[in-house]
Amino acid sequence: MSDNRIAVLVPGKIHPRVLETLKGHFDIVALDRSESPKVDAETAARVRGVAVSGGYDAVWMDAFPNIEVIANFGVGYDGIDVGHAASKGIVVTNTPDVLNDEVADTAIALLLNTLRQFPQAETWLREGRWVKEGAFPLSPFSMKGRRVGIYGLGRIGLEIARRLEPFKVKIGYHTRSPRDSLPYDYYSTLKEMAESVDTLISIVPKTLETHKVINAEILSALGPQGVFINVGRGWSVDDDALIAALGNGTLGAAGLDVFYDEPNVPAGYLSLPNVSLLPHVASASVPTRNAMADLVADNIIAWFTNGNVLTPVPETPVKSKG
Ligand code: NAP
Ligand code: 8YV
Repeated sequence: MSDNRIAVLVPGKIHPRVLETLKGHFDIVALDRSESPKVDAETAARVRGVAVSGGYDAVWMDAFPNIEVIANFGVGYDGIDVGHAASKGIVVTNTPDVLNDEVADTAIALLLNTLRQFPQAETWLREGRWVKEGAFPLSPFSMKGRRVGIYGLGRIGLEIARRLEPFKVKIGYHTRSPRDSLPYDYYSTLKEMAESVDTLISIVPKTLETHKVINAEILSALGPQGVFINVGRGWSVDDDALIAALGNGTLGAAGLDVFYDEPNVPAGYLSLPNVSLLPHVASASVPTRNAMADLVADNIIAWFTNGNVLTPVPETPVKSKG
């Protein structure tokens, strides 16, 4: 480790491309994330930046007194204590926009898989059941004629809406503030939207306001022909209510890419035939993860080169280093 290079902390695992790029500019302090930070005071004092995937709390911020910037791998930064970062004047960055297309594509794929049961149909073929038993059963649901409500019409939600247009479905959305000049129906509450649509796609962040809001009442409003798709955060779903609704026919089907306590998936989902499950892969292609990795590294490099960052989160001030 050289004394005149800035040190950047990488707690736990991160995309290898982040490390490769950062190594060309900084000394890397790689630490195990399992417990509290174990580092000597001299090294701790040298750390001025952090590149992290998965979370960074107040204890870890306080253990390194000279942190100026924390770059998160992911657009959702719910794992970072941004309030604490803001109180210490630390800038937090995330990876917006570079993953919009991939996540929106996944939302559409998951919706089609859920409606048309394509994963089950492929399993039918692979298990030789087409030969032995004949055609795969007709899917109970179709995309045709659906009324789709998008919960969250931000960067990704808007890309989902645009991809839905050629399917000739009716499109509406719920956010706290309506967006200008869009050809989609706005609903001022999630409940009002759930009562008006038969397909709900959730792409909201994990916040205090979005905790378990997809509950029994919302699922019942979608109805027996209703379908729920989640590519936002598992935090937004009351799993007990969803498992019950799928099991007793209150809701028709669901497609889930995200879960409350990843990588643990409630056993109730695994035994249901009318739920399509993915292991949080919406952004997980090589090109998109490379773009996210580059943005993590570029934010840290920009901060220590120009005194600015490319993609700060709204909660943390971008102080110019002058
Ligand atoms: P974004 O541009 O910030 O959009 C968030 C949207 O949610 C906005 O339209 C916002 O509108 C709405 N919203 C926030 N709080 C709300 C509330 N309480 N009630 C109703 N609407 C609310 O974020 P994004 O880039 O689209 O990403 C959204 C989230 O998707 C991320 O935070 C992450 O959790 C998740 N995500 C998942 C994956 C995956 O792999 N499955 C990948 C990327 C992202 P208002 O502010 O007007 O309410
Ligand atoms: C990633 C995500 O899977 O960007 C997000 O918010 O949920 C996904 O793109 C995750 O952040 C990286 O592990």
